[in-house]
Amino acid sequence: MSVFKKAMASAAIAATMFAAPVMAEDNMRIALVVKALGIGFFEAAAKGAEEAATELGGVEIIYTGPTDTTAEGQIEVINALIAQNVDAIAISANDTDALVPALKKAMSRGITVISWDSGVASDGRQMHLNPSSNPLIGNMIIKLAADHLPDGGDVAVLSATATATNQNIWIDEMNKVTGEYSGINVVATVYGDDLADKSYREAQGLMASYPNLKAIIAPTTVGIVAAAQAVTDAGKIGEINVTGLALPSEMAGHIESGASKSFAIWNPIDLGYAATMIAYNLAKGTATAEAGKSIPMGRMGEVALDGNSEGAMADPFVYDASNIDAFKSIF
Ligand code: RAM
Repeated sequence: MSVFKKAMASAAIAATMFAAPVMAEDNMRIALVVKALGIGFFEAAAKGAEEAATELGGVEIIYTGPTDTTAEGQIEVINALIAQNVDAIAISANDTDALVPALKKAMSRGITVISWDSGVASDGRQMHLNPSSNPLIGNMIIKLAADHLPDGGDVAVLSATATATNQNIWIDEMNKVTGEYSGINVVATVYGDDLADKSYREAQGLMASYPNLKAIIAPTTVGIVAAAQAVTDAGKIGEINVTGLALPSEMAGHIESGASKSFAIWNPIDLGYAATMIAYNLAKGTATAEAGKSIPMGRMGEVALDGNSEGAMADPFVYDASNIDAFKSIF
């Protein structure tokens, strides 16, 4: 190596040595806290968060969450993020109220806190981003089942955890309109905790307890796959339709086999992208989370906040045999 090249190389090393810590300090660190690690829906949301970070520049995404879907696990994660002094926490909550004290502590230290997907009570966050309108989702999940049951029948719900804010709201909204679907009886609601094996066993339990069951509605991407597998393994394809909320990538095989005739979902990549954009704008001070105000979300436009500082994104989309192939490689 020439003397000149050597000098250039050591200058470059020195520049990196001095530049790196300064850059790291300048980076805005946004933590995307999910219900649990290892769930495809949240991994898709993380892709959207990374896309937002790249677009914004100078943003580091910390994708984190507990190993199972508990509030206790999320509280530990939140405390660790407070200790790291991150700039923002965007959380999908395992419990509406249990996280509030930890999140209040984060806000008192100047950390921006929002919830997305599954909300926390209003005093534990600055705003909440719903994927879509809650009444619309509640109506959609029962309609998906009823559309294939012209003569009515018994249906059961296989949810995530008993404390999940989002699933509980959707099920409440569903129960409000079920009477409009004549002959449809919701016989049970059980919880698989967004764990594949527990969800599978709960689906088996439903089939054993309700021999006339015609549909399982799982408003969770983990529960629906497990239920479709349980129905398949029980030889009940064609007898019990599995529907609810799912990722096309995870359900393509079950649509093909007929275990599921259709399901719905919004775009999880867009949701993670939007949550990150909102957290960034609030942390930067370029927007405020006040009722009645709007917050920019990059390529997703703006979200308008209602009186409870909540906003909603677009309508869910229905997937079935006619369109699943076009989406199964996207999310
Ligand atoms: C699971 C999670 C998530 C929910 C989706 C539909 O991935 O429970 O919170 O929004 O399902």
